[in-house]
Amino acid sequence: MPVPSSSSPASPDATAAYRRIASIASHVTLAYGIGTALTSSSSSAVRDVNRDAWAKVKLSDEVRRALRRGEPVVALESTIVAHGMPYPENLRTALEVEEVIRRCGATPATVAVVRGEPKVGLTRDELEDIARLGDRCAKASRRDLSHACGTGATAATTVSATMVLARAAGVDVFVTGGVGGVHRDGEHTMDVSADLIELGRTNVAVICAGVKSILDIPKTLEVLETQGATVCAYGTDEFPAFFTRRSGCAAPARVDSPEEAAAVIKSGLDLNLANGSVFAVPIPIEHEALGEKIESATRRALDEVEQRGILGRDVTPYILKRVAELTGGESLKANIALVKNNAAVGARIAVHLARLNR
Ligand code: PSU
Ligand code: MN
Repeated sequence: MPVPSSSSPASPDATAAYRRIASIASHVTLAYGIGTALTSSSSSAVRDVNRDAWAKVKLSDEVRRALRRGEPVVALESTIVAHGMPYPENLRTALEVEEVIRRCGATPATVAVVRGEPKVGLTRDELEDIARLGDRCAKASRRDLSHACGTGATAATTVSATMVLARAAGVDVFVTGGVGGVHRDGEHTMDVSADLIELGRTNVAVICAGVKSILDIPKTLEVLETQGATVCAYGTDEFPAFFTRRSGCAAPARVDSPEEAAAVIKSGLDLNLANGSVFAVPIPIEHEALGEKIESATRRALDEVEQRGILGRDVTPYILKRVAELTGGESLKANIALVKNNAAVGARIAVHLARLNR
């Protein structure tokens, strides 16, 4: 089975912390199925297990117990908390999302690096620290994991880093708001989110509301195809665009129920595929009107970016801030609504997947 390019062994003089995370990152594609491997045996496939990675990621007691018993677990990212929403709405939303997942019968596992420790499942205090830190907290993609762990930093994990740690822990399903993508003009700037590359190399199912229209959605779908990531729209033929149900882009595939999504995920695991999957759930219809208002604010903000010559890493923060201003905070409300909706769908998918794995 293919091992990612980061698999070169840690040098003898590397710090213990560096070795710890290098081991996790390099064995991540070997780790899936570990939850079931430690509990019940899955009849249909022999899955490789990496016990080092399992041992090095710090699981909360609740998450460890659920995985041991083969119960459904849903990973959550922390960048959306630290960098995606202001305090205190971010903390309230993070706790509410965890509650939605519990009510739907699964165990939430929020992922972050806490003082150098890669954690799957945060305590309420750890979550609150990250929510309060906000953008004073580092934003860690796969690239940043070894540095954050090696230097004892506290870092919020993006979709890519959350996938790495979820896989190492044996968590198959991950819920978030939106994934990163190819930025407009990305063919020149090379600004392509690490999330897309991760989706090609780490087998975790990401339940989201598609990608924001501040990105180039057709090019994002092209890169996902090149990476071999499974992409399904949920209950629709069209790939959704975060604040709106429609993007004008046909989704490569469609599923219509949690059972169907779980069966797709199970097939990918049984086939030992390295790649992950995206299940793109459109924003609930009752928040769509809001969505169109946000779309027009986005178009205006993009025009302003061009007129003012704003470039590179300053583009996204500018647009997000302007959209929030132009909609009088309504973009935040829609964002919270769609994340909770994704949490309910993702938890139901995880429940069905746990049944299939029994
Ligand atoms: N898209 C959103 N909200 C977010 C993000 C993306 O609608 O909070 C975050 C996620 O953590 C995602 C990251 O993984 O931004 C992508 O960042 P970049 O474009 O720098 O790869
Ligand atoms: Mn980027």
